[in-house]
Amino acid sequence: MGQNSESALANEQYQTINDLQSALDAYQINNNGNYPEKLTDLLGTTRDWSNEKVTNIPQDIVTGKAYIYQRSETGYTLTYEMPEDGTFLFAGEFKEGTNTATEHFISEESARETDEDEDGISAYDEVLIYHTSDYMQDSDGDGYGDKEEIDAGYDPAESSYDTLR
Ligand SMILES: [Ca+2]
Ligand SMILES: [Ca+2]
Repeated sequence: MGQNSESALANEQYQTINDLQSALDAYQINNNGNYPEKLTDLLGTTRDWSNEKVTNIPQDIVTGKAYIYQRSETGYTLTYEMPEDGTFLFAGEFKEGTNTATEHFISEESARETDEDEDGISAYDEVLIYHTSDYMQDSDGDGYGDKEEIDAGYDPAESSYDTLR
């Protein structure tokens, strides 16, 4: 397969996962914070950003098989494949091969390796552990970098009480 068709595949996979994520999001908002047990439960769900209802559950664009979806205690995981060489369009957003979408990330695998603001803390840790931004080295804007605050035992997401010396 040539690079063009692979990036077309990657692009379609991206759009499809994105759509499923917003449908999952809309579903849990309408169902007391609970995600569906299976993807087919999404049928009839109206996405927040449009008035369109979900009328069919797509299959994995790359493998042609059903997406692997699982509800978990903390949300959900949605596993899908990205084609070789198809990910260059989305540098830093996906990995080649198996990726896992969650309520926080379109690819958890990629988020673990991404450090957009180059402060030494991965996007994954910034969001799930520190509640900071991977686009700002000083997320709470108090003049001290996230990494610096974490290393010194301060909360990088809360500027009110912390003072570094
Ligand atoms: Ca970072
Ligand atoms: Ca700070």
